[in-house]
Amino acid sequence: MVALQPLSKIWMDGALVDWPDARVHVLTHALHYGYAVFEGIRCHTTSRGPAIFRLDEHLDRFLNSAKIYRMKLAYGREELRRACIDLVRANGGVAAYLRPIAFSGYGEMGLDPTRAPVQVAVAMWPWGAYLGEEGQARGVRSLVSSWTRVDSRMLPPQAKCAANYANSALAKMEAVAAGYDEAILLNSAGMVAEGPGENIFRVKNNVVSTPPASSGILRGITRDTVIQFLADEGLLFRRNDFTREELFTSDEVLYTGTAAGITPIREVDGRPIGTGDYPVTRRLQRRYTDAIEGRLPEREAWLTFVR
Ligand code: PPE
Repeated sequence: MVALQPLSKIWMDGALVDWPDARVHVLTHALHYGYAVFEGIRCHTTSRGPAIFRLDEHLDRFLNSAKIYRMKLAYGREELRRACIDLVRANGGVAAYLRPIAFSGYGEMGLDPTRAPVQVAVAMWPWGAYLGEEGQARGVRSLVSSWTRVDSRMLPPQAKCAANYANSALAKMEAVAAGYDEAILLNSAGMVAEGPGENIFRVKNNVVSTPPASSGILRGITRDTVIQFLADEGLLFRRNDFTREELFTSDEVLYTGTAAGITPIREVDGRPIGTGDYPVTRRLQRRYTDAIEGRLPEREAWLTFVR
């Protein structure tokens, strides 16, 4: 979790405003009904100044989430892109997490959100290792949740909608209350889906696999980054479903996500994973850090330099 450290500015409905002024009314529609779509993006410091990682892919997903929810934004792709860049500059170009969000605002109540005005904001704050520095380094302990991941007949997992995170929060709280660091959610077919805020990969006999999009997951941008790295590194890769017990018998299991980065899972439901050293995960972590910090020339197209 993160205790928010305020920065100077937040972009809200078309303008940069001072951090304390980015407020909403208690009758903001989205607060009651969860009708909000959002993104999570990171900006890192590189030798050529601050750089936002895969900004265009995040904006694509943001606009797709809005489309899935019939949400009409007053700002297009270019304006949102500009907003992110201006915001990073206004906050001094520090390494931080960016959170674009679009939500049904104040003015109407009741279940048809199309009657409420849509507000758009982009905030940013410094956010360290999501699952802790130690978790990132040594691996986290995970619990397979008794909660089932939402599926596309209930709430579309490919739209990054606030409502999905009520399901995530139930799983996360269950794991923490049982003494674990993080949860793993199964889908309604009983196969492994994802973490509450991360995708999941397993490594077995040097073959890396991750559940396909059809298993009811968010199509993670870090997931896609890792899939491309696997090809670069000549590692065998498959998109396939796997079961809970296949996690137990994996050589390595790992989470991927913008907030989480690449984090090894060292234990699932009390079973230690593999031998305790995670060579594939380590290779991926090194390559990822190089990419986000601008040390991978062949992947420089992923960076939006802000200076
Ligand atoms: N699945 C879910 C459910 C999810 O929320 C995320 C991101 C991912 C997979 C990985 O997606 P990507 O970031 O594109 O690789 N979770 C975001 C929110 C975390 C939060 O607690 O807030 C994130 O990592 O930004």
